[in-house]
Amino acid sequence: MAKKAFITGILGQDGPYLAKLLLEKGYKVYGLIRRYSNPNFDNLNFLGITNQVDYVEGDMNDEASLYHLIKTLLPDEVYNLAAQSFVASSFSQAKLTTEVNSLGPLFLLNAIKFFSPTTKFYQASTSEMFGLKNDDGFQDEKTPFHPRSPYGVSKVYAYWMTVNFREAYGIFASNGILFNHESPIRGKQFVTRKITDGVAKIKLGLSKELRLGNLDARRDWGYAGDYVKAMYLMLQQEKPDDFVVGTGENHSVREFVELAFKTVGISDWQKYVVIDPQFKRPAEVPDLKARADKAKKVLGWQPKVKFPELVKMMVEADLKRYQEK
Ligand code: NAP
Ligand code: F7E
Repeated sequence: MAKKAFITGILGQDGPYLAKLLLEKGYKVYGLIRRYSNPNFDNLNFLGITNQVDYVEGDMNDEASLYHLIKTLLPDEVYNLAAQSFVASSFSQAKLTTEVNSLGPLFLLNAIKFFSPTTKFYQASTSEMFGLKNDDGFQDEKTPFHPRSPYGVSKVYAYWMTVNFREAYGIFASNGILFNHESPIRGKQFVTRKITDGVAKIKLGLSKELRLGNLDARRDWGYAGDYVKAMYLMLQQEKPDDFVVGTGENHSVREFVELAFKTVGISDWQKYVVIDPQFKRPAEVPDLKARADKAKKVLGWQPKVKFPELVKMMVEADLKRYQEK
């Protein structure tokens, strides 16, 4: 019998990459879709797997819908990727962010506890939980949390609830503390895709400027396709545990911009970039860099795509999209 995986956040960035990986491994994949007048399958279409996923209806805010799904699907593995994941919006919609990101995972954990206690649970935790904590320049599993946004705070709650259900009820529940990971299907509001989309439009004469906020922020950017492998590996271990996942290298937003413009042959990028205070945050996370030694040692995980390759892949995909239009 094929293993059953239930993925929340199936229409986002990571959901499709994870679904593709699990389908290749012979899983039956169920994806949670909330009620929408027009659900957007672009990301699944991009990976060519839209018709291979079984879609089930529910919402992270609707406890009963999650109880019903866990009770009836009895999945072997649950990957909780659904979230209000945009840090900037979490400042203006803190309550909604908390409901989806904190209570949503609690509902899923309760559903597993009551109806399917052998189901393994993956929680999409984040480097945003570290926030300001950067004592020796790196963050790992032992680094204390100091979140800097309602998003970061909401994810700290879910992190500890995952640990608590593991300790209190013996549920196989693991946190992947993933650093920023990107791809050609990254949402356009996140800085990397905003840049690559903007650069493609400027190159093709469709736009004249790119408006950005803080160019000094530094992030440890990896490739989503590499990171979903770590999620899968976490649920194949003998014991549940928490793992930091990142490349160990970071770059500033400025460096990303410079390289993206260089990819299309533009060296005087300053001519096109406008600093717009509306894209600055009330509290910034200045500098994140992963020490992912535990994931490498225990999971045997390694990131494959390096920073220049990632930038090139994203710029070329956006150029192709506009050229095809
Ligand atoms: P994403 O592209 O923003 O996708 C999030 C998904 O959550 C969307 O498909 C969205 O559905 C769904 N969702 C939001 N509210 C929901 C609700 N009330 N009920 C059901 N579904 C809901 O995020 P991502 O980049 O794939 O990230 C996946 C997860 O990893 C998130 O939990 C994120 O916080 C976490 N994370 C991401 C990164 C990163 O760098 N990408 C790093 C660390 C952790 P709709 O399509 O219907 O809006
Ligand atoms: O910002 C700066 C901004 O929105 C990165 C989410 O997936 O990763 C993501 O969170 C940096 C920040 O991602 C603009 O101030 C400058 O310092 O791409 P971002 P994020 O906030 O790091 C973590 C790991 C998650 O868990 C989250 O879910 O770029 N920045 N100018 C800008 N950012 C945006 N979005 N737009 C700008 O114009």
